[in-house]
Amino acid sequence: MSLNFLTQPQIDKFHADGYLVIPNFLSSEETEALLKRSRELLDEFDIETHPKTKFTTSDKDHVGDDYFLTSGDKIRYFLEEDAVDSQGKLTREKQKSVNKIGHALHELDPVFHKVTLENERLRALVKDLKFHKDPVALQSMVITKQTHIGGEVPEHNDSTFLYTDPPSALGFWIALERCTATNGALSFLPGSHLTYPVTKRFVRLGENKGTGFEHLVPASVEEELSQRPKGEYILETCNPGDLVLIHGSVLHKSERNTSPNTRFAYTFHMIESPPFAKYDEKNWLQPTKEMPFSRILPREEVAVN
Ligand SMILES: O=C(O)CCC(=O)C(=O)O
Repeated sequence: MSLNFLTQPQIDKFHADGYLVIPNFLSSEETEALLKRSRELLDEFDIETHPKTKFTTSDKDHVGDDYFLTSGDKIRYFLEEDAVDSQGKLTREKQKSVNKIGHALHELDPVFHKVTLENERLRALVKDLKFHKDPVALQSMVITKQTHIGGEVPEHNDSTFLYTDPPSALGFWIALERCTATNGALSFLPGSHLTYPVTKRFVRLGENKGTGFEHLVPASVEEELSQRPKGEYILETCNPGDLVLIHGSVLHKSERNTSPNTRFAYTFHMIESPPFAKYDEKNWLQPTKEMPFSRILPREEVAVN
């Protein structure tokens, strides 16, 4: 079948490296609209009613509070760790304290809905890549990486957090501002999706018990993997409007923003849907009757083989 958006070398590179940078995926008007809307959301955010929750993906921090766990069908605000003092007071303006906004921007906000669920170029890309047969979008976020305090995102792969059987997460990460070595551009371990298995998954622990990690391989395997020489991370600086496609198993991370420039990015994830993959009830994010995960392709375009 002929390709409509990607080239075969791009598809091959994605499969070899586990990620692919697509320059100028969004026009400057589309990118500006997302950035403007992100800033408006930060202005609209009511800090007075906020539980001052903090978000981190590191193993030791507990993120299982209700505000996080019930954010799958809402637009909520998660604060930078260093933006809140020991008394729970903000150390800077609210607009400069938010780490990310999530997780249903693509469903609830018309500006984000347009680029995610009403985007012909995105559908053409999805059909060319054939990563999924019947993809659905399940979450979206604006990650702000605030000046000077924008927290590091430690090495991880996305299937740990968005688990399906078999694993099928695919990240779409769009730079809304220039991403550099000092403001926390993403870096990747190319090919790690082929050599590092998904070793654990992030799960709900049950009623009022928050979240934790469930191990998928014996401790001896995790130990062996942690001792293995890792290879070299590649820093991917990029420009506003560039898209980075991220395979759910590829290892990636971003450093703390030590610069005076923010690094806003819009990201959303797709997974495969039944009967091609099973979504697990232990995942932190659960669809609701009112807001099921949205299909990307119309039914008649779902690949059957
Ligand atoms: O934007 C970042 O700094 C991290 C994003 C990331 O790791 C992800 O979307 O999986």
